[in-house]
Amino acid sequence: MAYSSIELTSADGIALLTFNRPKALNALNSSLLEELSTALDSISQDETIRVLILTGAGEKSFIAGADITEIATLTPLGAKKFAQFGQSIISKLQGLAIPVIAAVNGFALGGGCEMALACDFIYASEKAIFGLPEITLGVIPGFGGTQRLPRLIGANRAKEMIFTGKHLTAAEAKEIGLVNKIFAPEELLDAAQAVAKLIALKGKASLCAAKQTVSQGLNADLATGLGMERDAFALCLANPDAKEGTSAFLEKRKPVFKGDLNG
Ligand code: CO8
Repeated sequence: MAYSSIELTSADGIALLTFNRPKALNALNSSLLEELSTALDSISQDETIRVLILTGAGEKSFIAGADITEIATLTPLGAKKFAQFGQSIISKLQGLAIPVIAAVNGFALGGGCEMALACDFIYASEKAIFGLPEITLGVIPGFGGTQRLPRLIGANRAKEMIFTGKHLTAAEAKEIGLVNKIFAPEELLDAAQAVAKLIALKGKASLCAAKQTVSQGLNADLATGLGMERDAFALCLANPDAKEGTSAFLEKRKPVFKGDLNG
């Protein structure tokens, strides 16, 4: 499918999705969100894809937020519908079975920060800027920021960001646990590709089981989470990748994982 506000490519089990409205700093309008939704469906149906990387086109921005020209025209009911629409697509992103890495190359503000929060981890350029500036516009985050940010960095730090709307540098974002690693701008995508390559060499079934167990366990009490882990561990043993991984270790060779989610 031909997209106009995003680009989607894939090679060697790694998909790269680029937000591509550089003139508006890749702001999220309805048509971009529609395209993202379609792209996420095609990624989840493609058995060959094991990792997804998200980044922004141009040198300045990952995503500078939801499109303010659209927000400015919304009625309260329209705002609720738009928030629901954005939330559903960002939840679809978070719910992808495969690991997702945000390669944040510049502004990740408002809906852009919320998009990155739905990824499994964030690599950032030294030039990246994070923030939830909605309060400055007289509104609040509406694409999941009030919920995902405190779960990731704690309520006190999240509230400081949300109440002040302040921009954080990449270093500040790393200090509070929002960002895993920081790279020079020209090295960011290579670094994301390198870690994606490392992940893509692993078995798809165990990758997806690991992601699902960590993500769902965070919303459960410890005993329930441990139960989820036992079940997922047992299910891994039903996949040929477990045989391959353990045999490869005992035979002192590198494993070659060929199993898919069906075994
Ligand atoms: N929406 C629409 N256009 C934008 C956006 C945006 N979020 N951000 C930047 N642009 C446009 C600018 O209007 C400008 O367009 P033009 O050239 O036609 O004037 C172009 O991108 C370049 O931007 P600037 O000239 O402003 O570039 P600067 O380098 O001077 O500044 C900033 C960059 C700091 C990123 C600045 O553009 C900015 O502050 N942008 C807005 C950031 C923001 O407030 N984001 C949050 C938006 S609200 C949100 O995300 C809510 C999500 C939940 C919605 C729930 C539904 C109701």
